[in-house]
Amino acid sequence: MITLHHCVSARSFRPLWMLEELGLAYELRMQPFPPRVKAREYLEVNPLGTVPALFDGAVRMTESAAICQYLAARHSPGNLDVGVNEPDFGAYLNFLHFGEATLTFPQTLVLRYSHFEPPERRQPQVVEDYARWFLARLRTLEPRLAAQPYLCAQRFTAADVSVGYALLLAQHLGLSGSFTPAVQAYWQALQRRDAYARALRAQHAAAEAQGVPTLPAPDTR
Ligand SMILES: N[C@@H](CCC(=O)N[C@@H](CS)C(=O)NCC(=O)O)C(=O)O
Repeated sequence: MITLHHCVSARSFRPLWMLEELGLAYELRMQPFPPRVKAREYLEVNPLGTVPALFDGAVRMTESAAICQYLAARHSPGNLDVGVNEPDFGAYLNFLHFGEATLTFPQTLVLRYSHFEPPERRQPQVVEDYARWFLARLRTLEPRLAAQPYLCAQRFTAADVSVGYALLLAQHLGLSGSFTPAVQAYWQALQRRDAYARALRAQHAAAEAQGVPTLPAPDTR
């Protein structure tokens, strides 16, 4: 059985969404955010203290985009995965990693300096600059999504989960009102997926059942 360590709305939502898309059995272990402060024992699971951490037999993984790639390749070849011989293999890998490496990075600065730092350490200029930087990085998606419903291979893939999570985080940060039209339409369509809705419900049900707060406490350095 696959075990996923997750904090509500954190990057570990990517693998959770994938597990629901794939219909796999899994155990969801909720952690308060940030685990390295609020659940010190989690450092034995992942010494970095970050989520996700996914265990599948002897496999242990802690990078959200890599986990999406792993689950797609192992459990859904030719569907949520894009094969090496398909023309969009390169585009698939590019968008899968673009979601985390290029989009989520500026968002974490917005999150930190608008929500997680104590009031005296908040940095409105950093928040404004990195919010603008994040939105500018969506520019590369607009023409593509104006021409096709998904990022690559003419079907929903793990790359859409990776980028879709960045759009979800943008919504939490109050930035989704600035999405350009095709990105906005894509984001609305992603939210209509049954597996996306199931993943949202699963994290809230598990948090409640395990007594984990659904909102991160402020000042969690
Ligand atoms: N590149 C990693 C980043 C993992 C990461 O930083 N996760 C955040 C949650 S969104 C975390 O656990 N932060 C808590 C901390 O840094 O202590 C991934 O994509 O999984």
